[in-house]
Amino acid sequence: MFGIGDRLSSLAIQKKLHFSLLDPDKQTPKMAGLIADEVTAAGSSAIMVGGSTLSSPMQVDETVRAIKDNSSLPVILFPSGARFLSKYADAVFFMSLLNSRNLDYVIREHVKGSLLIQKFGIEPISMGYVIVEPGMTAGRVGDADLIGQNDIETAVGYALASEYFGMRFFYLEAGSGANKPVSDSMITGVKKQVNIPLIVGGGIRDVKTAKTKAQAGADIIVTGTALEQDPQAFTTLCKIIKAIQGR
Ligand code: 1GP
Repeated sequence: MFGIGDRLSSLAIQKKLHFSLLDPDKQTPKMAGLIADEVTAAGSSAIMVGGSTLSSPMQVDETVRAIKDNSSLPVILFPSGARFLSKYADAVFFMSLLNSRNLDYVIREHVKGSLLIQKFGIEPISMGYVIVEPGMTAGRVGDADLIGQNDIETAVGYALASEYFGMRFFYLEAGSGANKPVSDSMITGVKKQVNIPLIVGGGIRDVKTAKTKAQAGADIIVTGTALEQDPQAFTTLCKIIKAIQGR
């Protein structure tokens, strides 16, 4: 069956994509619905829902429902653990935090979550996920053995390992709110040697940075913070998507 993962990976071959990340901890479900409407109009290709500091599974459910009520985009969970899976989502990034020292984030949460994913009938999209310096909250909570900003060889190794495991996507994460996003040279190094779509996020808040990261080789740019509580957010997002797609 041709699923959301198939559709997004074939789309990513044709053009650069943008995914919006909404953290249920950062706004009310109602506000998440309003933002979802805007990111859809701006041309984002999917809405990811997740965060490292979530405490309430109900908040995830309500946020996903509000987004679904306001957007036709696929809603993909970006979970920090099995308890934050929502049956209202379309899909879930079945992501292993490959450079975590804590096996919960590498495989144990997945053992619990897989049963729920099957029960809920949401689509799992496998993804290798690594956290690069500075890593921010995701790095701390995920107990990541952070990849150094200049350690391109290690980043390429993780990306190739993801591809060889059969994972569909590879995500280079600098951490939400990072003052320094993943470097252009790391993005280019990974892109040159790996065939699965490359997702890059963390600290990308302006048009110039987004464009540079796309030109360096990112297939999909994720922004989270840039969508929050800023009256200019919609205009900025429209410009980011135009810039990465070279329109
Ligand atoms: C975090 O990469 C994402 O998982 C988004 O980061 O909030 O800095 O855009 P920002």
